[in-house]
Amino acid sequence: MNNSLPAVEIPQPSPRSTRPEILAAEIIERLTYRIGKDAKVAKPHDWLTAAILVVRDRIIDRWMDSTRRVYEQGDKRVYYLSLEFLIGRLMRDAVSNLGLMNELRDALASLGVDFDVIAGLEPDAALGNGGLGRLAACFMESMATVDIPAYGYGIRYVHGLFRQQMADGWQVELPETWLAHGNPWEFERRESSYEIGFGGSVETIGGYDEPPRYVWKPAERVIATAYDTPVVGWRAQRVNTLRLWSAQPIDPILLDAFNAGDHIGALRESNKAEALTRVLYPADANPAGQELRLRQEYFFSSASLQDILRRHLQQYPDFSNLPDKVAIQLNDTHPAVSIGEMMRLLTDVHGLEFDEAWEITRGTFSYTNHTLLPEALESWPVPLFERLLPRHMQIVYAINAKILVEARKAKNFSDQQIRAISLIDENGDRRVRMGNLAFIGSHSINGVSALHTDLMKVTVFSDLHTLYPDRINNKTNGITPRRWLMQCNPALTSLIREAIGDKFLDDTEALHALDAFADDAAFQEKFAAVKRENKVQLAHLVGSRMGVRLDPSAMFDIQIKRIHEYKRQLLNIVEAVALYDQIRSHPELDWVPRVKLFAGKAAPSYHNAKLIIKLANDVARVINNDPAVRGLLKVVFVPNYNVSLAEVMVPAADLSEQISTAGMEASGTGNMKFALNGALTIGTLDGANVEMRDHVGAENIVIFGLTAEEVAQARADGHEPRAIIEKSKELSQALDAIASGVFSPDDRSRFTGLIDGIYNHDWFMLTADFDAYAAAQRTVDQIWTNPKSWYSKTIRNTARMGWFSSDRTIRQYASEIWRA
Ligand code: B1H
Repeated sequence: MNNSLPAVEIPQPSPRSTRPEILAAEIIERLTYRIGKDAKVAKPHDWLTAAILVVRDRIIDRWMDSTRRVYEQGDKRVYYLSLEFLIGRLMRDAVSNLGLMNELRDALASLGVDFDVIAGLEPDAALGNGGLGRLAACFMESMATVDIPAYGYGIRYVHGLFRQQMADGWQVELPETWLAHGNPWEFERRESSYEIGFGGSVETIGGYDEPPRYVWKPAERVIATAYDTPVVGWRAQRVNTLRLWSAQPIDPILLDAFNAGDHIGALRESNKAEALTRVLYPADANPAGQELRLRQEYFFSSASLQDILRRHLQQYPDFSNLPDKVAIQLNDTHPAVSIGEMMRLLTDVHGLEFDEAWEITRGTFSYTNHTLLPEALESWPVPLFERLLPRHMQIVYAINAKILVEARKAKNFSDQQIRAISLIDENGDRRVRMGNLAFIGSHSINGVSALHTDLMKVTVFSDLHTLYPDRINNKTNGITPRRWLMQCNPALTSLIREAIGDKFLDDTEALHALDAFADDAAFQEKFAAVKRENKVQLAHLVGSRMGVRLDPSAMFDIQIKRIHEYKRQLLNIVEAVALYDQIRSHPELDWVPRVKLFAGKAAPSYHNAKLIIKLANDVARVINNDPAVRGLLKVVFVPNYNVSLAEVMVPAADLSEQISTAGMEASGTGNMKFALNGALTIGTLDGANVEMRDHVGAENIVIFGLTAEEVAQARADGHEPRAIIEKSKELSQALDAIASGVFSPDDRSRFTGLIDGIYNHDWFMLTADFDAYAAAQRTVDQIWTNPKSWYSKTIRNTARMGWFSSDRTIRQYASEIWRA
């Protein structure tokens, strides 16, 4: 690339006006000349696209300016590699961060268009499964906000996470088509294209009197093309880039085959290449293990690293300063093959020696672990890895040899320890352990909550932690307060501004000032009114989508997240059944009216998770149709949970369910969103709940159940669910009702197997925690019946959750890991 200044003076574009009448005129201009529509016949989608194009123009100057600044100042760049970015809609985020909300609303209104209506048409960019992908999206926004020069790298899936429909209470998966109307936010960058190889063989050159050189001759090649989306930080001080790769064939059509009449065969290459980036794997916290998934991982890793190294060489003569100028964060092990790819690029392509390349690699990479679930730790069969990535297999062996020798020599490791830290799992079929590769190739390995990080040191990574005791560190997750307070809860935001001023908009810790209002009757009343209005809005949504009427004066008790046995939606449902039973037996008591809301997707191959969805719907049908509990208990499973639905449900929650088996939820981030928006949490001492209790105060959160240590102990001692069930009348009645078909008269044995699992092993400790959970729910009822106490606690939650901003998390990454 030619970086010299052009000989002619290039005029700068004039800065874009933000006056409503100019915005309106530009919207009409885009509608006419870019979309080719007359305003008289334009459809709502056309207005949306036109409005986005006008907003986008207001981003570009700052985007270019941000890029230029890094270059001129020689700043370190941060690269966040993630197979998932669960972004949701961008319109409200961009407009709000640009400070254009009122102006754009007025501009559209002057054209007879309602901002909220067209904003509601924008599809969710659902390029992620759950918390891990949403965290990546929050981090992108926070990195722009705290002025860190950062790029997100991922895959531009044509189909994001499947759309969930209910058919007779069962989950049905339908393809998601977020690109159907085009994507006006993105810029295709044809000039940023790279070749990515797969398979083939490795040629060794030389090796007698000089070190051998290796040349990988891939059997297949595809092109990775970049699509850039600007990410606007709060107040638009900085705009960063999310760069997503799309796979294209080298030869779009094989003309020889086509001319010979083989019209389908002519497209084979093209189809194969495009299949690579067609769809997101819908597995949350358990890896897919398919060849296509490994191809996706390598495809986006290689494209990203080639891009990073090219950018570095544009600015610096060689790679000796790479760790000073580049930080690469691996979002879980999904991009861990990057470590092998960096070594290959530095040695085979750029001619560095192995040891020097290794120093640079380790100085550049850091790795975030997001789960300890053994089934979730990625590993690839050696034969598959070797066939797809023969050169990387050699590099993995070379790294392994180096590390194992070091471990034996320096630390006197036993054979057992050596087996534990090896990059190759030799138990059973041989597999490449991506967690160990990510750990060994990084200078920093972090967990996502204090508890999770402590557990990392004594479980999966205990021997690697002994070998490298200063590498594991904690970075407790956070959420962006822009999307998860200011945009999703404008009424609460206004109320807080009225009370404590605007400082919290730039520093969420300033929310602490709200503490002074927690017992103020007038403020409590306003806080309650905001909550009620948010509940009315959710009731509208549920009414219009599902035809179910909700009473906004009932307690809205919400559990929304992926359906997973360890998250224990089943515990919640069983408690609902027990409560149902109690209300029927004791209609004379003063029951607190409750609506239990659930939402979440199950991995399509996860049998029990899908059965739990069906159970929630079966239980809902029976309870909601029983006049004996009318007005007291309702159960609703809201279909197709996604970011946009969360933005409606979170502000409407009175009670937040965070009830995973202790030790199993690495952090959770939904827990933070609810508490920030003034919900009370009922939860176990798991993940970030532990730190939430520390921040909001033990009296303002309802904690129950076994601790992580007690869970481990109970499992080691031989947990006996049957004995526990027999001692608890409520529990045994509820389980037996479900198992015997009370809620599934059309198929009485539908849930027998599910409940048998609880009787026989109960790995997730539902029985051990049931009584404590039920008692905690009655404590919640008690608090609810005293509104003064309820709002005093929930206001304190909002006041004290500021620390859980992802701005804080990102500042910690920046100072302690990236040194950026
Ligand atoms: C989390 C995943 C995950 N942990 C494998 N692990 C995946 C693992 O497609 N896959 O193969 C996808 C996702 N996701 C979540 O990360 C944790 O369960 C949450 O507790 C945590 O809050 C979140 C963000 O750190």
